[in-house]
Parts: sequence; C-alpha cells; structure tokens
Amino acid sequence: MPIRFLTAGESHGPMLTAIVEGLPAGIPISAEAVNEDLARRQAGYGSGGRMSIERDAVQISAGVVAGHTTGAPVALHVANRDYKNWREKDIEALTTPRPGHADLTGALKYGYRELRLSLERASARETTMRVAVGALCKAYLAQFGVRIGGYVVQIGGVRANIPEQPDYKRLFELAEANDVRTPDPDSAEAMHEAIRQAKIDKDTLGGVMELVALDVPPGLGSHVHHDRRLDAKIVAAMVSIQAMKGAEIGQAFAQAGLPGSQVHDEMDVDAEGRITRRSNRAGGLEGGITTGDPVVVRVAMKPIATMLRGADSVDLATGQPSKTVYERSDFCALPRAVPIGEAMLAIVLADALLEKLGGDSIEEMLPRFAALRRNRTQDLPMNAQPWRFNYPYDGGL
Ligand code: EPS
Repeated sequence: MPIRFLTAGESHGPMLTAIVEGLPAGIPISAEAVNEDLARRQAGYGSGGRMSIERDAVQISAGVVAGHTTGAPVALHVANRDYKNWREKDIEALTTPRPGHADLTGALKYGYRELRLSLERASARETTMRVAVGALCKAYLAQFGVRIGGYVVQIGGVRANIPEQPDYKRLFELAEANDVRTPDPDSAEAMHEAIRQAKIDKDTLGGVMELVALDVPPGLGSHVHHDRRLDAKIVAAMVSIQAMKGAEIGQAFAQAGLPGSQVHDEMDVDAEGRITRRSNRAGGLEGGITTGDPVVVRVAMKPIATMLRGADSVDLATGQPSKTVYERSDFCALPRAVPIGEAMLAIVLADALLEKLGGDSIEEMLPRFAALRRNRTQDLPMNAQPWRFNYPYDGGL
C-alpha cells in the first residue's frame, strides 16, 4: 500500500484532521482545488440544517511547500464551525439507539454510557477528510491524464436513464447542473420530488450512485492474490463510506441473471493492432486488473437512519420501549455522497498506479507511465509454441 491515510475528528468537535503518507514529490496542490470538492460535498437537495452552518475549507499545514508535494506526509485540517454551538452546551443524554446507526453497536463494543460518543465518530462528517485526501489523489492521477467523476443513478424508487456506453465527461457535467446530481435531466425532477415527499412524510431515502474513472491505464491491480485484486479494493473502499451497504463493478447484479453471451465484452483488433472492445460491461476490470476501459463502480446507499418520524427502539436508561429522538439530520444525502465516492475511487487508483510505477517523484514516474504496456498486439508478443510445465518439483508422482 504506497498510500496510507488516517482521519481523526468528531462530528461536533473542534476540527477534523487527516494525514496522508506516500504521495510522491512534485504534485501541484492548491487548497482551492481541494475546497472545490469540499463544496461539492456540501451541495445537494435533501441536506439538513448542518450544511448551512459549515463552510468547509482546508488548511494544509505540512507536506506541501511552494504549491507542490515534497514527498513528506501531508497534514490537512478542516474546522467544524458548529463546535461553537456545542462547546458551552449542557448536552441531553442520548439513551435510545437509532436502528440503522452505530448508536447501539458502538456502545456495545466500547462500553459507552452515553450513545452520543458512538454517533460523534460514526457520523458522515468524517467524509470531509476523505474528500480532501481524495482531492490530493485526484491531483496525482491528473498528472497522468486520469480523471474521476460520478453521478446519482437512483434515488428511492426513481431510476435515471443512462445510455450503455455514454460520453462520461458529458454525464459528469450534466450531473453538476441539478441539485440531485443526476445526469438524466428527465429524472432529476422526479428525484427531487421523491426527496420532497420523504421530507413531508418525515422519512429518509437512499439510492445508487455511479463512480467512473477515465483514461486509467491497463494493468493496475493483479489476479495473483486476493488482496491485490483491484475490484475487491474498490468495493471495500466504497462500502467503508458511511451508509453504503453494497457496491458492484459495472452492473454485476443485473448481469448475474444473464447468459455469458450477453455479458462479456467481445474483442476486435484494428489496423494498428489495437485490441478494442464492443462494450464495457466488465466495468473496466477483468481478473482484478484494469482493462484500460473506464472503471465503473455502482454503490448502494441505505436511507439515513435518523428519521423525523422516529423509529421504535428501547431506552437503555429505563429498559422500556421508546421512540428514537430527532434532533436534526439529512433526508437524503446521496447527491452529496458522489464526491465522497469519487474520493475513495481516487485513493484506491492512486495507490494502484503508484504501486505500478514506483518512484518518489512525478518526474521519475512520467517516463515510466509512458512506457507502460498497452492493449496492442505489438505490446503482447506470444511464443505461439507448444510447451510443458516442467515444475522444479513434480508433486512426487
Ligand atoms: C450526520 C448527521 C448530520 C449530518 C452529518 C452526518 O449532522 P448533525 O447531526 O450535525 O445535524 O449533517 O453530516 C455532516 C455534518 C457532513 O458534514 O456531512 C450523521 O449522523 O451521520
């Protein structure tokens, strides 16, 4: 794992912190570019009151000098503006766990006598720092022409229409143009309406987002061992995001019901010896290795656990049945989850590309990137001879 990162910070504490280790020297970094992604994470219909309090802006206090990474660990901080509203407050005891949140499981694991201690760290407020770390990884990937974007494809029961082999850059743009971050303008209104109805019903909604990486070189990841398969790393990274309960590469679950002839991406060869595909149903990964086609991952978010209508639970202080207590929350956080998914994909891909290229500076890596083997017959010379295993040990037979 060339890239390692840690985050620290509670949802209503003074600040959030991240340290990223393993980025090479020479990546141009601007706080403005990080802040753009932080602002995208704050925008979208369906948010609660908290997003009108916070104005996330990064402080970079180590590892970036004169606008470039030095190769040293990068330290990042984002202030919680809401902290001043909590600092002097006598906080009500929280003793009734919300089904679907970490309230109960956190207390069970750590022996908390106050459920707020679980929610403070389980909160998706922490994803602010993942987006900041992801922005650094996006800047690294951009040096090699790799671009990452995403959009919403489903909110509640409303599904967007996405063409089979779309112009992804156009989809990224279209998605930024509406408040539910979907590239299908016809579905945007219905999604907005579904969230509005959920608010009226004092309920919450989840959905599905799609993250895409473009111009990823072939050959990242590996089939040789379980913990080197890139599809597994991507899925794990996605499901590590708060409230994400499932992830698939391409349309894995739909493909599970189809015959192979309707799933696999058949190959052609052009006059220059380039091997092309007629489709990208594999979502850019075969054998845990990138194919060179767009990497496409879809992530399912459960509806947020904090519901205005409350849910049946148990007051642990009295041992009696009790409704959960509502303070404040998002109704649907999926539109603003897209930059978080992008960030996690950027982190995993940056890590894989660093591993492939080796080296300590962008300068060292650029020629190595240019020399990578591609999907061309001239890059894939075959022996085309009969051969034998000839293992050094023949199994004692
Ligand atoms: C969250 C609850 C809400 C969300 C929060 C995640 O916060 P609060 O309890 O302060 O109203 O707004 O998300 C963020 C603060 C954020 O920055 O995304 C939760 O319980 O997970």
